[in-house]
Amino acid sequence: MRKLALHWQILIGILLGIFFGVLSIQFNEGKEFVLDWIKPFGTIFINLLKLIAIPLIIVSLIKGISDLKDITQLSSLGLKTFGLYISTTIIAVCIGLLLVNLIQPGSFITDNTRQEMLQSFGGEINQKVDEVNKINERRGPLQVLVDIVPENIFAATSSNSNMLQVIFFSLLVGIAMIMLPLTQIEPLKKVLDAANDVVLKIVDIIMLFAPYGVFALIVTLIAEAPSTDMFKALSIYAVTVILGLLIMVYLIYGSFIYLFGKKNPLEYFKAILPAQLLGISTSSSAATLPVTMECAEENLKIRKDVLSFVLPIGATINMDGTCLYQGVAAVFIAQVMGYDLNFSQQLSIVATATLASIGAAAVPGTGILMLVIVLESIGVNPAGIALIFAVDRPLDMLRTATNVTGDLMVATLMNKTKL
Ligand code: DAS
Repeated sequence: MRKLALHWQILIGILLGIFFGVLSIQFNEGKEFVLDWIKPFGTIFINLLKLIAIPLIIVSLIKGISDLKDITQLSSLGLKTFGLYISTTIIAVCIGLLLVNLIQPGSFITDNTRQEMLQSFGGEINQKVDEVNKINERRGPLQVLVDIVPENIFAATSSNSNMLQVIFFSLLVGIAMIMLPLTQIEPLKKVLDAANDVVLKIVDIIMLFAPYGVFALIVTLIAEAPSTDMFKALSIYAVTVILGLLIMVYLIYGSFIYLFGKKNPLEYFKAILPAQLLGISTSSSAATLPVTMECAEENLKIRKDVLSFVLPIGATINMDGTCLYQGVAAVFIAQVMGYDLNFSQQLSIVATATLASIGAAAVPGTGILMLVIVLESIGVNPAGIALIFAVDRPLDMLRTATNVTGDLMVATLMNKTKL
C-alpha cells in the first residue's frame, strides 16, 4: 500500500468505505457488525491523529517562530496572515448569504416536513441548545480573547478544543526565544529540531494506517446515517452549502493562487489533495494538520518557518468553509421557521459567523454548535439547528476540506511574500 501516493491510498479507503458502508445497511445485522468490528479502527485512527496534533503544533510553532530573524519579521508575517485569514472568511460568509437568498432552500420545506423534523429532533435540540447556552452564559463581548490565554498549559494541552491556548503559549515561547541571544538558546533550538523530526516521523508512522482508518470512518458514517426521507427536504439546503464551498475552493482560492501565489491552480489542487481527502474523512482540521503541514512542505515547497506559523494558527482560527456554511444554515433555518431576515440581520450574520468560525475548535461538529451563537444574534430560535442536524456530518466533511484548503492557500501566498 505504501507504494501508492498518500492521496490514492486515502481515496481507495474512502471508495471501499462507501461500498462496504452501503453493503452493511442492506442487512439487519450489518450496522451491528460495523459498530462492533469496524468503527473502533476509525476511532483509533482519529485518536492517533489528535494525539500528535498538539505536540506537532507546540514543536513546529516554537521552532517556526524561533527560526524567524526577529520580531519585525514575525509581526509582518503575523499581520499579513491574519489579514488574509479574516478577509477570506468574510468573503466566504458573503458567498453563503448570496446563495441562500438566491436559492431560498427554506421555501422547499412543506409544513408537515417541518413539524416532523422539529418533533423527531426534540430531544437532540434541547441537549444541543443547553450545551451552547452554557457556553453563552459566560460569553461577554471579550470572552473570545479571555479564552485564548490559558491559566495552566498542561490543562490547555489536555484537549484539542483548547488549540488557541496551546498556540498562544507556543507563540509566547517562540517570541521569548527570538528576544534572547542566539548563543543562549542554541541548545534549546537543537532539542527543538530533534523533537520536530521525531514528531514528523510519528506522523509518517500514523499515516501508514490512513487507508484502513479512513475506510473504517466512511463505513461507520454510512452505517450510522439515519435513513429517512427527510433528506429529500434538506437536499436543496445541502446543495446550496456544497455549491458555496465549491465556489470558495475552486473560484476564490483558485484565483488567489493564480493571481497572488503566481502558481498554476491545478498544480496547487493536486499538491493539497491528501490534506483535503483527510479533511473529508476526519471532519477535523486539527486531526488533518499533520498531513496539511506535510503537503505544504513536501508538495508546495513552502518554507518551514512560514508553514509552522501559518498552518497551526489557520487550522484553528481560519474556517472559511464553516463560516460560509453558517451563513447558509442561519438563513435556511430562519426561512423554514418563518422568520423574514432584514439586511441588518444578515449583516450581523457576517460579523457573528466570522467570530463563531474563529472561535470554533478544529474538531468535528463545532460548526453546528457555534451556529447557535449566530442564530441568537439574529433572534432566531437556536432550536432550529435540529432541522439541519441530519445532514450535518457530510457537510462537516466538506467544510473541513474547505477550511484546510484555505489554510494552505494563505500559506502559499505567505511563502511568496518577502518577510
Ligand atoms: N469540523 C470543523 C473543522 O475541523 C469544521 C466545522 O465543524 O465546521 O474544521
